[in-house]
Formats: sequence, structure tokens, C-alpha cells
Amino acid sequence: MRIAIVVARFNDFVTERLLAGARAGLADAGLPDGDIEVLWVPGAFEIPLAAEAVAASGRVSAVVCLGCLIKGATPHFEYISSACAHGIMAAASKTRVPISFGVLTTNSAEEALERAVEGPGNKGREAAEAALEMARLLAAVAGGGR
Ligand code: DLZ
Repeated sequence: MRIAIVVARFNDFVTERLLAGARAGLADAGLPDGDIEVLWVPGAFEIPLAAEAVAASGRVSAVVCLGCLIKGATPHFEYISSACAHGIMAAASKTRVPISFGVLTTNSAEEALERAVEGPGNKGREAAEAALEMARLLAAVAGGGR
């Protein structure tokens, strides 16, 4: 099983930590590092297009999306976060590939860092685990008889 991680560079002091958490979660689940493809995009707004492209390529069983929007620092926070969430859902529906949402939407940098700590509280790790679970579930549904 190959997994893609699409990660935004904007607020990379947080997204680097989400990426580390996602990698740790996939490693703990037994996925070799060579089976993980990491795609960097400029910001959260660009995540859906990259996620859809890699999902449609047929190379991966699931996609993990990582980003960080901080309300106080982003005047058009609602527009970007809504476009990102809806775009990710639409990409998953169109490609039928599970795409998980590890995009933080917080009031402050402190809140964002709290969600990017090492260990089980890391939202990147959570998103990676959700993507793997959905990939396995879809494989079981596709392979299951009556
Ligand atoms: C422009 C912008 C702003 C103000 N804030 C954020 C943010 O908090 N998090 C994020 O991921 N991206 C932000 N961006 C960049 C946009 O997502 C996008 O990359 C640019 O508008 C270019 O399309």
C-alpha cells in the first residue's frame, strides 16, 4: 500500500510537525518510508488540487492532507478553510480514493502547536491513521462477497 501526504508550506513551523506525526503514525502501522510520497504545496488553498491529482494517478491507496490556518493571522480564514475542506471532500468523492483532513483551523499559533505535539495528540498522526483505516475499509468493501 502506498500513501501520499500533501502538505502546505504556509505556517511550516506547524505543518513540519504535522508531517512528522503523520510519518510516525504510518511507520507505527508498518508502512515502509519508501511507500510514502510527500507533495509540498504553497498553502491550504492549493491542497485539494494536489490531493485530487495524486489520488487520480492510481499510485496511492489514500491521501493525507496537512495544513494550518491561523484565524488571527489570516483575514480570509473562512474562505480558505471552507474551500480547502470542500475541495478535499469533492476530490475524494470524484476519485473514490480516501483523502483525510489534517488541516488545523485555530485561533492562535499556540493552539496550532498544541495540536502538533509529538505522540497521540498530533493531528497529522490522526489524519494518517484515518487515511489508512479508510483505505483498508474500502479494500475490504471492494473484496467482500455477500
Ligand atoms: C494567503 C494565506 C494566508 C493569509 N493565510 C494562510 C494560512 O493561514 N494557512 C495557509 O495554509 N495558507 C494561507 N495563505 C495562503 C493560501 O492558502 C494560498 O496559498 C495563497 O492564497 C495562494 O493561492
